[in-house]
Amino acid sequence: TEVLIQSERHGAVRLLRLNRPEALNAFTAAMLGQLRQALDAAAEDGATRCVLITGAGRAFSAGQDLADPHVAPSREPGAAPKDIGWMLEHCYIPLALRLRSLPVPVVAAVNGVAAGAGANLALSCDIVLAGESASFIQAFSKIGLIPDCGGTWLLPRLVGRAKALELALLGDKVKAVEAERLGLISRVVADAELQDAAIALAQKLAGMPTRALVETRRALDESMKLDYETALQREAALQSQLGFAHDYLEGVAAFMNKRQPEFKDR
Ligand code: T3D
Repeated sequence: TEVLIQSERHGAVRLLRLNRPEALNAFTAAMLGQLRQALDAAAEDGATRCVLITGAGRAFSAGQDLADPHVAPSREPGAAPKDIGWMLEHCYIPLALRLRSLPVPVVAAVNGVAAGAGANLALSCDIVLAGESASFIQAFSKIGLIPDCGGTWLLPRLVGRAKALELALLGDKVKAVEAERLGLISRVVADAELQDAAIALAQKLAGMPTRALVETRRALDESMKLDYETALQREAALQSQLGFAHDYLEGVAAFMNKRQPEFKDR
């Protein structure tokens, strides 16, 4: 079978490369399936402490492959219209849920254009770096669709309602520098430095207390649906659990003894 997702190990970092460069890494059902399998494998592999996602070639991903038979409108007169919701139910939703619940942090290194589901997949990652020449496009409105792959949830939380609606309604290209200014992504770096900067960031995260990082992601996501007092109580309950874990004892001991900590909880 064709390798649509390349997987490389860089120490404790698992680098996953979207690999259909001839189609700007547009997603097919097979490719989304391989990406989900690669995330499952990273989750199960105790030696992986951070996942890094990037694209092969000049794009991150052009989003759903619009020529894929699951979504391409039929040209045959009288042919029954397709239910494009199939791709969401069977491919994008399981993938997005897997990504947001991964037991290790996830970094995106956006190396070129990220459009449609490609943009929202990148924005679903925990930390998003982009090369200077990268761009983000909520392309959906241009073809009569709404933002999917988490777009309706992510955009207002990342940039507020006014900008979220502007991005989603117009579907225009946002350059990396503007995306950083809006708070859509974390940081822009020079194109030539993107890969090294992303691996260094992922390795830094991989050396940190993984369980605490993942609980932080979960607590932030959950806080969106909690009132202030409930969020305070949720923090206390999580903190109480983490306080019994190895990494807290190790972190404090290392600090007190002025040495590097060795974290291992996952
Ligand atoms: O329920 C469901 O499953 C629906 C799910 C929807 C999720 C979505 O992601 S919807 C949004 C889908 N994506 C788009 O609408 C983006 C379409 N692409 C573009 O707007 C542009 O291609 C880009 C802005 C991404 C890049 O522009 P540019 O000028 O750098 O490259 P290009 O020349 O437009 O594209 C290069 C080739 O890739 C070209 O093919 P060719 O002419 O060389 O044979 C182009 O057709 C192809 N390509 C680009 N994007 C897609 C694609 N082929 C299939 N699907 C694509 N999404």
